[in-house]
Amino acid sequence: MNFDKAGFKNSFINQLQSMYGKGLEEADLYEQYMAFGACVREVISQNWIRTRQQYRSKNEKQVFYFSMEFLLGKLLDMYLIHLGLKEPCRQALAELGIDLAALAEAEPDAGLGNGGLGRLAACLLDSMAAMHLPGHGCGIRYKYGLFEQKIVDHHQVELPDNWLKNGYIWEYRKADKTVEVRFGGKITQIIQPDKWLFIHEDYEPVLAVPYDIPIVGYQNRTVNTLRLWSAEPAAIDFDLSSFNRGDYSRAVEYRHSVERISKILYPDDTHYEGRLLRLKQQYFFVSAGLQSILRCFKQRALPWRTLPEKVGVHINDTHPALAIPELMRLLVDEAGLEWEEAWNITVNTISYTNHTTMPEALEKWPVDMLEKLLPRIYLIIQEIHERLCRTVWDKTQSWDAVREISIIDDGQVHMARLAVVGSYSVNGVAQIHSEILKNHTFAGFSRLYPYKFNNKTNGITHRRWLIKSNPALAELISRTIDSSWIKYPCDLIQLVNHAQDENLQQQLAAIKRQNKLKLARFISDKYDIQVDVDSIFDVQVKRLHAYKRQILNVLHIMHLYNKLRENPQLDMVPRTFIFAGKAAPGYYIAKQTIKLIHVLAEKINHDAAIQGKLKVVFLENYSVSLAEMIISAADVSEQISTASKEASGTGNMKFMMNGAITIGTMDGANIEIKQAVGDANIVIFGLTAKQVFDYYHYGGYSAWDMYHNDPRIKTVMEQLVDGFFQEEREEFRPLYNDLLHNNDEFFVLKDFAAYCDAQRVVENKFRHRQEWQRMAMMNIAHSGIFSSDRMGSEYSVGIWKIKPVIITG
Ligand code: GPQ
Repeated sequence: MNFDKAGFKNSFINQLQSMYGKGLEEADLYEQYMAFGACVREVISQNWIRTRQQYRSKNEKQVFYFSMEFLLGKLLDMYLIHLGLKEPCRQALAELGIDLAALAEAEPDAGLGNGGLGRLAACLLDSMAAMHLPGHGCGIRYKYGLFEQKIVDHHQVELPDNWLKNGYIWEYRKADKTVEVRFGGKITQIIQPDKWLFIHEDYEPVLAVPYDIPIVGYQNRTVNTLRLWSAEPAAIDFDLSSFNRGDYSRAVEYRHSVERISKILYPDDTHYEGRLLRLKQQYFFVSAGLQSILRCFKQRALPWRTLPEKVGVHINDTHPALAIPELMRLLVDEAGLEWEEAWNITVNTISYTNHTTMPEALEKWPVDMLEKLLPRIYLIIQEIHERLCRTVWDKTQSWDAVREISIIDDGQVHMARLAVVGSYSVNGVAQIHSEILKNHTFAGFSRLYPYKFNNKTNGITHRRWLIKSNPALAELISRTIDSSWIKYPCDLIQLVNHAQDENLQQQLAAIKRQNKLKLARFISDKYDIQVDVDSIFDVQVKRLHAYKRQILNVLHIMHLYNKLRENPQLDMVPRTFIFAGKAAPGYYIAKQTIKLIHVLAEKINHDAAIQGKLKVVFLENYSVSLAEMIISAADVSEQISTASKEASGTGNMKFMMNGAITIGTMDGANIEIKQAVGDANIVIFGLTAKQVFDYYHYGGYSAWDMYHNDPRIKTVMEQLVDGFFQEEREEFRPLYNDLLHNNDEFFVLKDFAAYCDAQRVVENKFRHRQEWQRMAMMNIAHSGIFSSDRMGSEYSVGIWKIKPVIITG
């Protein structure tokens, strides 16, 4: 793109003047950022309009990715990289005395997601735009994103994330595209000679107002759309009628209840909560999204049966599964189709990704709640359920078989079952996970519909997780193998030919050292903890969860510390253990784990006897931006979930792409990472999924046996409760009980010895610096298949059948 520097500087100054009435010197950093953002918006808008026009005229199929979460992070830098304007803008701003990096920092992180699932949605959108694929996002414009985490006296405290408070420069309110969503009320069925009519009355109307965010493709003119819906009170006359009846408080209550719908993101990750408000959120954005898609489809005057040829609706886990009955409602009640035809269209339009097999995360809604909030939707679910049960009964004559697939069971609606029945494709997010879905979670369904089940291993966008977050490494790679890998990340494999190159190894080491220095400075400034950049940066950053086993990491650190106290002269490579991650506010054990990490850090970091060989750091408020800094500085990537529990993991991929070595279990995508890099370039330990299943199934595991037979375990376990930490002696009793009295559901103690051994292997590998750099290079070289470009094209070819649309301009 041609860049007119003088023109750019001019329009920047003009924006500052018109937005804030201020000159350059008067404007603060945030105002400068907003004005600069406004300039970037202008550039984006042109291609955005073009993209929409050409999608319309080419008439190709488009996909809409429905997700409760989109964890975008900061966008300015990504936009500039994608527009090819980063360097010219940096220079132009520098001439005005402005530091682009500081401006970019001023942007709030769009934290509209909890973790992996929301970030995956963001990576996928990025890849679709990069590959000219007509794919858009549909979600909720939460007023408050995921809570801000503060640590006060070693405790997690949650603060609201008021990310929109100063205005968000990347969103476009599209008031003219508003639709109405209806809750509650009653359904009257009118039986006419040839069909049934369902009349919905006394419902509560809610306006869904879309805010669009542009998703800019990598140097290719494509600009797709992320449409986020905001809830607003409807129709003034509804309001007024209440006022007229003198019912002022009812009118105010109505406004509040509407505004609540898009107010907060639920902060639970893989722990579902059967709250009415959550159900409202789900129906709200699903109904709004489908209405706007169908409105657009109707304008094309095509027959309804062609909908699946033009539109794909993908549901990101079951949170948007009400799309199935809602699409049925729109086709049957609003468009007047027969049930069978509508069902065909619906099933062929919707596809579903499952992200977990953990029972406590599988969504179930109480029948009463659903029926009351969404009476017509409930009737439709009942009909789907009855037809399905009949089919299975006719096939099997077995009540067990019927029970296994029942959508409505035990007074609850099983959303995953609804999602499987109502979609043409069901995929897991890593090979092992997809196998578990087929053979365990959805065994009954996979006999019924074997053709629906498939795997799409997750991926991450190398544009954010390498080019943006580790620019020095990206440049080194391009100098070494040229820059084709940016377009074709699998070209990174060429690095294999250079893995032995000592000079390159040294450069790689130097870049890692710089990134570690930056992180060390951040840690020093923020926490006044001095860490040794020549130590191993051993990192576990992710949501706090028992199955992710941060506690295993902690127990190992305690064990190392015990060894060092016994023998301060112990020959060990110094280590810095870095943690970050949020605990769901109501998840007591996770919060206690955060506390334990802090207490342990305090003790270790202040113990002069161990001569700084061990440091423990917890970085608060983990976010996309923090992840970018931490991951590029990591030597070791901790991926230590109990085998079978982590559907895929995506952090594991980000680390390998940045040259960290994985210590991990045979779980999720770790298995595929191991296949890719080879056994010599990863450190694997612990139980396999099969062993875990066998223990659950046949029993035979005793945590107390581990305790009694391994003195290391006994020591660290007792230290949790014997006052070793000078905390309240009983403080960590619940953690202790979880592991011993509740028999250690996640096999922490069972895997402890193997984990210690694996950590020794890691240490020994690190001692051989050259060998370590070679391993790092091999990890980077094999990370191309974990780019979300590969994932996006697999979804496009294997599930959606969509083709690239090249935008011309
Ligand atoms: N995941 Cl069900 C979430 O982040 N949130 C959720 O609610 C569910 C799953 C994760 C999952 O735990 C990871 O293993 C995956 O890598 C990630 O989704 C993306 O598929």
